[in-house]
Amino acid sequence: MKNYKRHLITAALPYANGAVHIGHLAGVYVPADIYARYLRLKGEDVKFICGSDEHGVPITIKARKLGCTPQDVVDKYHAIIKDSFQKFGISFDIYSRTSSEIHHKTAAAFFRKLYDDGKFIEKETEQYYDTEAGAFLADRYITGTCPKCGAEGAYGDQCEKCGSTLSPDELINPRSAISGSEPVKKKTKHWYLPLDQYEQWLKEWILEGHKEWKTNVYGQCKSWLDGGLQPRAVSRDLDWGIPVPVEGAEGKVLYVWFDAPIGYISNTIELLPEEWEKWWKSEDTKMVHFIGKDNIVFHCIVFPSMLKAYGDGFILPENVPANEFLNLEGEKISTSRNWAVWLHEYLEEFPGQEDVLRYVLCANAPETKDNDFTWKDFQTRNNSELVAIYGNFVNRAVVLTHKYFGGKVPTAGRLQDADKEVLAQIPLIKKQLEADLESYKFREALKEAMNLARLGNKYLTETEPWKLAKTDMERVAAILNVSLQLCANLSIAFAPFLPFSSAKLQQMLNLENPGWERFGSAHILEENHPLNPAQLLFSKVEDAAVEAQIAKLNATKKANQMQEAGSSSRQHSTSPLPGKEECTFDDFMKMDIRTATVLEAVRVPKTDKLLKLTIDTGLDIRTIVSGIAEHYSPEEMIGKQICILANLLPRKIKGIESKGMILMAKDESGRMRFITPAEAVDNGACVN
Ligand code: B3M
Ligand code: ZN
Repeated sequence: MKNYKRHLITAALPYANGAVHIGHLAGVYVPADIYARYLRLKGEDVKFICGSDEHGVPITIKARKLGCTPQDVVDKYHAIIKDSFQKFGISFDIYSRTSSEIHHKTAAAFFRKLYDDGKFIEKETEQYYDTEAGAFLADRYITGTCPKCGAEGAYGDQCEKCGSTLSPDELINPRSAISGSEPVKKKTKHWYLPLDQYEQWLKEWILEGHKEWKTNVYGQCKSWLDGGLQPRAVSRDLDWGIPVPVEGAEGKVLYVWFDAPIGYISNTIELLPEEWEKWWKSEDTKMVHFIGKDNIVFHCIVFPSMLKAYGDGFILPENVPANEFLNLEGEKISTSRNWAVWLHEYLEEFPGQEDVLRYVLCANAPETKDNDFTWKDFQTRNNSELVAIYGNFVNRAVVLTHKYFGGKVPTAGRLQDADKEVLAQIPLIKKQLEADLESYKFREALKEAMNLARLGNKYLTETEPWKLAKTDMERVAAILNVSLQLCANLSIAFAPFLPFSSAKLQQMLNLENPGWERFGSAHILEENHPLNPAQLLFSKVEDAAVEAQIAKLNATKKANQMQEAGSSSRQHSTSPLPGKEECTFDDFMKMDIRTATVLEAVRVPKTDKLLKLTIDTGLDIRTIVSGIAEHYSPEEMIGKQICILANLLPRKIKGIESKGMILMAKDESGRMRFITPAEAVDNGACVN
């Protein structure tokens, strides 16, 4: 294998249109961080690059939804995302953003060079246009029925239900997401990167040259390449993004998937303005992109073609270890349906337990297939692995050393076979762990680290030093020495995975930042080396905590069901009743609206529609005749708290004097429901 001088690690730039959740962490940021930390521990020269992706339609759609500007959206979510990553210990060397000036300049210059070098083709095509909104409809601004699975609400670029990649033309019954109107076709000009011209080169580079890539990645590339590549538009008609730096391109911006990967370059420039080129243009740099499976085509086919077109010595990724997706409690994680465990919420609800989530997400990472996160599994992995194995072993070793040897590492003396066997395992585990990490098998690597803890736990359980303490202190010393060496090894083995716990353990062992090279040794801690007091590495996750999380998800599910039921009933009715003329504040204040309770209710004889109600208004007991008999039976009204217009002029209806009016909500279909306070209040309370 080639010896590289430096490692450039990138992690997909998350869209700043929402917070980040466990799916992001499991799929991209935890594995990337483990890899970066491992290489740094080995003393390698590493730069770990990321930032927010702040352009594209998802941002503008969110802004429209929230009624604010796209800039407001990205400012808000960039701050939240950055903070979550930092608190989970994701050790980026830079976390910047694509709205930065340096990125705008870099991406525009990149486009301009390709344009000047004649690498694009210009094409005029017909695209969907919303005449009501006066705008071309890019990708996600068009929704319709998926031609592949028949789902409603598929986007112009993708169906979220079945995952198919789509083009707007394929959608059945297309609608504008801006106005809901039916879009028309209109001519527009765009620049295209002719991917077909790179097909042969890509085939050689990937299909011949990178057979070692993960099967899911290689397989996706192969199917794209076998299917034949088409020119891809790299500009869009949109008012948010990086303006196309060419005359006559007003109202056009770079396609977000053109500018976003250049973000890796601009963020490196921002970090290392003087020496960024050595990171991007030297064969001594090993570049690895960590991404989710939906980004494979952009990182393996589009971005490499862009770099190839640019020339000038840009390197290509050595590997793209993309992961599959993580589900949550058996369902697809969804930002719009709030079906997620949000990192900023976890941080508040499980303070100090960042490593627990890192552990669970790595142990259960969707490396080769989609995987499921469940809170029950979270609890089990914490309680029966972190607490019961790793934490328990460390605690016993450190506490016993304090108890029997005043907190100083005891003398190993003459070791027995059992001791030697345990120590001999450490370098073997190290070797396997390294092989796993270097082939991006992070779950397997974590298992190896846990095996080391298992080994220690078993060793203490079998040798039982607490029993020997009465008879053979020399033997106790040897066992605890071996155990403490194991603890020191564990603190290194786990450091890439559980950085906070390793720091805590190293503090307990009074061991300062040991490098990876010391992992494997049976002599990390000198005899007589003083330890610090024992602390618990992990604590139990109680049933109540897990039940609270499950209850929270159930509430989300209910809310979604109600919303979906509501929106489908909305779809069935036509439109709400027309609005009324404006009224002044004074007009409104003239109305004396109050709460009241229905004491009695009877049908008005010989009518279908009328009920005669006796009500307590808090001011008096009075009679109101109301046309609600088709909507409520008398029994349904008795005892109900309602709202009335109390100062309506009295009227005689069917010979009965009616004083006031009951407030009812009436929809376009004519269905009526009475209005009631959210909670019981005194009768006669004023409503305004
Ligand atoms: N923002 C898509 C995503 O978050 C996109 C990644 C860009 S990486 C250059 O899935
Ligand atoms: Zn579909």
